[in-house]
Amino acid sequence: MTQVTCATAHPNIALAKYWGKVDGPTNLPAVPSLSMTLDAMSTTTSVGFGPGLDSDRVVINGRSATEAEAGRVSALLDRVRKEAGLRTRAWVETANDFPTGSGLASSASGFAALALAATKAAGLEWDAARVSDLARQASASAARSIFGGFVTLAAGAPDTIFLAAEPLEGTVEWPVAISVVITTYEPKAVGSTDGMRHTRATSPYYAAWVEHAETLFERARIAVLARDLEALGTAAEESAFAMHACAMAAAPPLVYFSPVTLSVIERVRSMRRAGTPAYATMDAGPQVKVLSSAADAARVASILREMPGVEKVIVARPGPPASVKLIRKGS
Ligand code: 2P0
Repeated sequence: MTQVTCATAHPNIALAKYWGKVDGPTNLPAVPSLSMTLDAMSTTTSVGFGPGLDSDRVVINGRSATEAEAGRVSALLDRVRKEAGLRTRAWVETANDFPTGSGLASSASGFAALALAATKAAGLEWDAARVSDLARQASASAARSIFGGFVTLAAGAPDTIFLAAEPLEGTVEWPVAISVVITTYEPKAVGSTDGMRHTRATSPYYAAWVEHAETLFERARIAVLARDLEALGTAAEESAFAMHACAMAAAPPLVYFSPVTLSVIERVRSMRRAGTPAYATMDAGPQVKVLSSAADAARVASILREMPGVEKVIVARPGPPASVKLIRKGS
């Protein structure tokens, strides 16, 4: 075994959503996105390249990876092996401290932690932008989890060969919070990659979404820089609903909302009418994420926790970048 490297990355929630890809050699988003990295949740991944393995061995949350999961991990490791001139297979062990695969951004923190751990384990001295570009090729949202605070990822073009996320400077200190409202622990029915492909191929609203996403992104970016919670929350809700409207118009329709999703959204709106600035956003699953000030978050979370059908609420603040936790030199 060469060295084993352990890295940690945090999931992120997009406030200006990415949904849809452009044609190109790698995984390129069709729209720009803006996210907040979450401090309260994390993925920890260890990687070691070493002789004696005939294939990559991947363990996720204590069980062997499925063929599809292992294939995505090996595709990233193949890129690392090519850059580092390595031929050896790797041992990979990864664990989330939150539910996997139900619209909780596990691929974002998962591939961010994997990209960082694998490049370090292979002896590559890459800067964060290069690691972000590698993570993006596995899962576009993972590019954003390399950085902390509020993070942007530009849209790609068919001839783009390098695309990394970028942090918005100084935003880790903004006292806002996202309450992650878990409404089910079931895995989602249609994964993001397939959902995006289907939406692009069949939704009559896809072109309008791609065009409008640019404006929503710019509004969200300016709002973060101005520390304007109301402007950010308003843009974030519009982005989430525009993305879901586009997906719902696909044929057959792609509906990620459950009845509990809708009742949580309505409760957030009623809190807002009563004077608490809180805003809802939803990804490719039935969970709801609620943006508020840090001062209001505990109260918002306790109200939502009492709702029928809500399993759990996790309150997160802007979190740190992905980091290497441990390097153990092998023999
Ligand atoms: C986002 N989502 O911006 C959007 C909003 C879900 C809804 O990025 O195909 O796992 O691996 O690049 O990044 C989830 O999709 O998709 C996602 P791939 P990814 O956070």
